[in-house]
Amino acid sequence: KDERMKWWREARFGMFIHWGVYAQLAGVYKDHEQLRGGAEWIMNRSKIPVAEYREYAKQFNPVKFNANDWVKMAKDAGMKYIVITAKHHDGFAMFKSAASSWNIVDATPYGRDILKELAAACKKQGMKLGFYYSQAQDWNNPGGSAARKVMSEGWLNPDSARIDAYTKEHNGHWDPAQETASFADYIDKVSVPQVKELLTNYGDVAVLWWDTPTNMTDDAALKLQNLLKLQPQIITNDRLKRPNFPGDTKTPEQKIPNLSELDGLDWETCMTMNGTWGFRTSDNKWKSKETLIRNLCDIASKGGNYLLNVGPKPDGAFPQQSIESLQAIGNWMKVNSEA
Ligand code: JFZ
Repeated sequence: KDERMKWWREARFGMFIHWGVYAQLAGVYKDHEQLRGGAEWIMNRSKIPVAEYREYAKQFNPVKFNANDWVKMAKDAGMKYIVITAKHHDGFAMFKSAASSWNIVDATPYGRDILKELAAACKKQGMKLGFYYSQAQDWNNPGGSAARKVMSEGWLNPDSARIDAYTKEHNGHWDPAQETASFADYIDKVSVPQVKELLTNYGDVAVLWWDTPTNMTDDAALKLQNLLKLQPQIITNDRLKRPNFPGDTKTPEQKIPNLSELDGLDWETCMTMNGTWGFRTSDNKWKSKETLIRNLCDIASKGGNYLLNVGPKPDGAFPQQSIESLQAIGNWMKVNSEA
C-alpha cells in the first residue's frame, strides 16, 4: 500500500471538478433561486421531473471547453492531480456509456466525451486523473437511490406538501420513472458497467472517488470494489459504504481536522472556493486567496491533501474568480520555491 500511496502522499494538492447538466441551471429553476445546498443538487432539492430535467441536456453545449487549458490551470496552481465528476447524483455520465444513453455523447448537442479529452490532456501534461462516481444516488437512471430532502429546501412550491408526502412514501423518489427498476438492477445495469467503462477506456485512473452510499448494500459494494482490480494502482476513498469499506483515504468535507483528530490514516480535505460544488451564478461568497493559501499550508503541515473544487460554467470556462485564485496560489508557490 505504501508503494501505491507514494505519489498521493507527496501530492498535497489536487483539483476537484464538479461539472454536469446542473451547471446549465446554475442554481435557478423556473425563476426560483434554490434555497439550500449545492447547485449540483437542484434536481433533488427542487424535485424536477426526470423528463423535464433531461431537456436541459439538450442545451448543454460547452463550446469553450478545452481540456488542455483546464489541466494547465491546475498544473500552474501547483496541483498534482484532478478528480472530476464522471457521474454525479443526477446520473448524467460525462462520458460515452453503453449502459445508459443519459450521457454527454448521446444526450447533448455537444456530443463529445469530455473525459476522453481530459484523460489525453492529463497524460500529455503529466497530471494524474481520477474519477468521482456517484455509485448509489442516481436520480435519472431507474432504480438509483435518492437522499430524502424536502421540497422546501428547493423552493416554496404551492404543491410542496403533496410532493413531500410522495417522497416519504417512495424512499426519497419524486417521479415514478425513478422506480421502474430495483436498486439491485440499477447496480448491475448501470453502476457496475459504468465503473467498468471508466476503469477500462481512459488509460491510467489514479483515483476512484465514491460518494453518498444511500441504500448501499454489502453485495453492491463488493461488486464495485472488485472492479478496482482493473486498475491495480488506483487509490479509493471511504465513501463506498460505511463502515466496512474504509478505502485508502478519509474525506473530511469542507473542514481541516485538528491535530488531535488525526489518527495516522491518509486524509484529504475537499473544499469549495465559494459555497457550492456545481456552478451557481448567484454564489459570490468566494474565499480570499489568502484563506486558500493558508488552508493549503495548514493541511500540508498536518500531512493531508487539499482537494480544491472548481465548478465550471455551462459553456466550459472556469469562473473568473476560480481562475484568479488558482493563479494567486501558483504565484505564491513559485515565489516560495525559488526563495
Ligand atoms: C457530497 C455530495 O452530495 C455533494 O454534492 C458533493 O459532491 C460533495 C463533494 O459530496 O456531499 C457530502 C458528502 C458527505 C458529507 C457532506 C456532504 N459529509 O460526510 O459530511
